[in-house]
Amino acid sequence: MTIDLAPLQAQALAELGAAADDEALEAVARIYLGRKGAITELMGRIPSLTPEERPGFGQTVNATKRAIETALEARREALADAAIAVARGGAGFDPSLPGAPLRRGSLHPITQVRREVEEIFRSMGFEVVDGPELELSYYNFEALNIPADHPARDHQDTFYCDDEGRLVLRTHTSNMQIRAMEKRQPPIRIIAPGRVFRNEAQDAKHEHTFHQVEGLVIDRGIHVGHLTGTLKGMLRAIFQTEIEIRLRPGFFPFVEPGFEVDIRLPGAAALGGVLGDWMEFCGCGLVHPAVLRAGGIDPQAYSGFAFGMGLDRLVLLRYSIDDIRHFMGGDLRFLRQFG
Ligand code: FA5
Repeated sequence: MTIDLAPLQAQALAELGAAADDEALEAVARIYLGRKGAITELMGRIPSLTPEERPGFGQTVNATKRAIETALEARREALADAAIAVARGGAGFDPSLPGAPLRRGSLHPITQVRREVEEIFRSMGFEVVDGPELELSYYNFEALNIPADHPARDHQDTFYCDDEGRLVLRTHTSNMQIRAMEKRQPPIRIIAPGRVFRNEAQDAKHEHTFHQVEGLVIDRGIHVGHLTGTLKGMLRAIFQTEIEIRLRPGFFPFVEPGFEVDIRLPGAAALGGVLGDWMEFCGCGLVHPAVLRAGGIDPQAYSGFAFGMGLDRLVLLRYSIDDIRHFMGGDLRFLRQFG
């Protein structure tokens, strides 16, 4: 059986060419190529043909199908081009016009200062290490001499992530102390910057999500002088001037003795006292022997210091920002000032 599909093809191409918009075009496409369309119907006849008739018939139908598909695609493109031309108000494309300006992004002020802090510590011989934000309670608490029933846990309003309280969003970067000791032998000199999380009420100095930089040094004969010298050196490098610091006794179960460090900047008064005169920015102390043992280090042979400083607080002081909540607020007017 021979078949002449030229009239069908001519008809289809004429209808496609006449379709004035996408909707009309797709309607024509359905008439010829759709599930109940003319081409599908012709294909459906093949099983009833004799084996000799089938190849010729199939080839003819296929050729017609391809011709219709090609015409359909060409018409789709033509309609799309026409739509663009209409959107441009009939104006042609002018390649000499300047393009739409792309706004350049910039690093978040916390990222900028974190990088500076990392550079300063690297220059002092520290290694910068990274660690998990979702942490085992063991590294966040138990290995740091804070057993499950210890009252010190109440200070850190924790986001627990499972019913057993085994997984927590780390409440401080001190989780990295034991992790660092497990992988290294003294002398150890690391800092571990990163995000930490606490379920606490927010104000100008407190966020639920903030950043700390943990520091850990373990060697023979380490004492508090090494600790204060390191902190003062870092502050001098960040602020480019000598910064007054004040050590108060502070209780952290993983250090002995423990301190809280306050800093006072020459410019602090300019903020109208919003952030106070002295600002607490760091907890620190000499690593507790129980923590050294948990990290596999002999407390008879080695001692160490550790600190955990609030990076956000440092950035507040560095740029005289009056409220910590600007950092996570996502207000581009704030962020663009640091571009
Ligand atoms: C700690 O988190 C201890 N892990 C620090 C430490 C490390 C002690 C090593 C001893 C040895 P603290 O909860 O005080 O301590 O927090 C440390 C610093 O993080 C604070 O001094 C403050 O600068 C900052 N910080 C604490 N809570 C917030 C908060 N909600 N928002 C912003 N910064 C905070």
